[in-house]
Amino acid sequence: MATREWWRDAVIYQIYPRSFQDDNGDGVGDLQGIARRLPHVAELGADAIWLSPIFTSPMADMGYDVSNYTDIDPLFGTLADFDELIATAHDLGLKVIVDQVLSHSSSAHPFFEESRASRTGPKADWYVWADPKPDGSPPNNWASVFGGSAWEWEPRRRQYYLHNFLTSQPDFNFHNPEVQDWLLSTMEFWLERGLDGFRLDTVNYYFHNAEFPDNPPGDFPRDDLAKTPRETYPWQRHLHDKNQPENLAFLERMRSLCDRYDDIMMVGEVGEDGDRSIEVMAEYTRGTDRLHMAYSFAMLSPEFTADHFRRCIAGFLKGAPDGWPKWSFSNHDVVRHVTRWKEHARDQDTLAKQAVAMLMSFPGTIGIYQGEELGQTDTELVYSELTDPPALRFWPEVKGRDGCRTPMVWEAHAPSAGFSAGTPWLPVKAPQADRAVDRQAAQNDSVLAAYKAAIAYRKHSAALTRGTTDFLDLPEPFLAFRRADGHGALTCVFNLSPEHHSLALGGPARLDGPHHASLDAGTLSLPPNGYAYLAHEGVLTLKA
Ligand code: TEU
Repeated sequence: MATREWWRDAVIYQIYPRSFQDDNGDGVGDLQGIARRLPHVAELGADAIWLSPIFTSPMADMGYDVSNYTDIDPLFGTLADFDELIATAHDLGLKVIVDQVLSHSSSAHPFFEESRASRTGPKADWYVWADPKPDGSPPNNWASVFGGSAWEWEPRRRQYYLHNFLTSQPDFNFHNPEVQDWLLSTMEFWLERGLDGFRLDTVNYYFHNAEFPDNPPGDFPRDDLAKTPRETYPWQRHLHDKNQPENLAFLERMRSLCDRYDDIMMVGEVGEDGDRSIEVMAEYTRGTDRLHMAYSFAMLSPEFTADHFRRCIAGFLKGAPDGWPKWSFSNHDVVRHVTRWKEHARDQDTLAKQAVAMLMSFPGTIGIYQGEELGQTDTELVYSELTDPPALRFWPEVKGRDGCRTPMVWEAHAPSAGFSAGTPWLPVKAPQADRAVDRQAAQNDSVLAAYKAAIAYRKHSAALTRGTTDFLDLPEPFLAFRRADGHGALTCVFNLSPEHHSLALGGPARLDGPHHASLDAGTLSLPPNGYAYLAHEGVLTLKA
């Protein structure tokens, strides 16, 4: 089918449905609420929305535990509401991407109920089952992302089942072709409803090594973000429980399915240790028969150095010259970037504005997480307010993910800042409510205004969306690269520090687009967290 590849130039706005807009007053967001608030997303300049899971679920992991893959959870609405939402989005020029949590289901899925009941039924081999060691202990040392062993005992089968996340998220057995076929059929169900793409949860976890070898010891927590206490399992290199070679063939099957429809995009979430994540992203997006894009946790980390951002981008471009990355600084799993990077800035607004100037200058597709356009911080919560299972289990060592999941704030003075007429599932607190959309919409110098301006600038710059990328060799704290296409060049410069710095220009240039800097007699002055896009001919050199 003809392809226009809309996703390459896209800014994708992530909506966390529980927390976007509650229109039925039960304290949890819903599809009708999302549809009503979509003009905000369109005005921001986004091209697409990604909806975190909205399918039937016991919500043990807030929807990342699906018990019916082809229906909407009643908390969020109905299939008719979903169709309505797609229509509203399309009218506003927004594409719609849904999350697919295929690696595991909920333990409440009827197939798992059947699978755990006996070793012989038709679904016996649909999940990953293994015998205990002779002493009764789990088959190997594999560890769950959420703490402890990845194996849970099932007395009825007298076997263990694999769960990379919660015990209520049993892993599907991808080595079984029936499982593959069925999962593809659930994707087809949504494709037929007219959506535009998928975000594939934990795409590198689909297959496991069916021989079940122990993972070798390692020096990392499971990933930089989960921070499960070390005592709960031995740190290990996750060689055998994820990212198996068979994964690529399955991605190819998914791709052929999607390619039967018009201009569908698949973006995979790749969680791997350290720099390995960039390698795997590259591998999953190489060529034209795997994923369209992948994103990793690399830029969701606490690291805020020029070297780090350069390694992420240059590493990807080198490792997958024909692949395509997606970059974002925040999502529903990590501390919001304005909070995460706060020691690298003097004030929250400047950091938020620098962040969007950075994002909009990167090669690849850009992701924005609801609320970041307001310069939102993580909400500080006390134990009794928490809902996230790893936090409930390991508090205070693990703070969990509730802080970045509190409701979107719309009207500073309305109850719950306009999110809900009821009691919101997570509290809306003053520091967050103060940054409400209505307040910022009235101010020219707000973070929201900076987001709109930076997104609009990128949209009209082929150098930024499709141009080449060449890094300048500058010391910390300067991140600088040239983006160029046939028509012009921009050198994008960022001062990743809370101090003033300046650079000497080797030739003529002018400030164009978003900037927090001044240019005078060949010197670029960058205030704390300053940034500039410099328009020029050919190659511009900069000296610290
Ligand atoms: O996240 C995958 C993942 O590895 C995360 O667990 C991440 O390490 C962690 O959230 C950081 O605290 C995806 C979803 O984005 C996440 O919300 C789900 O909990 C998880 O898969 C299981 O489906």
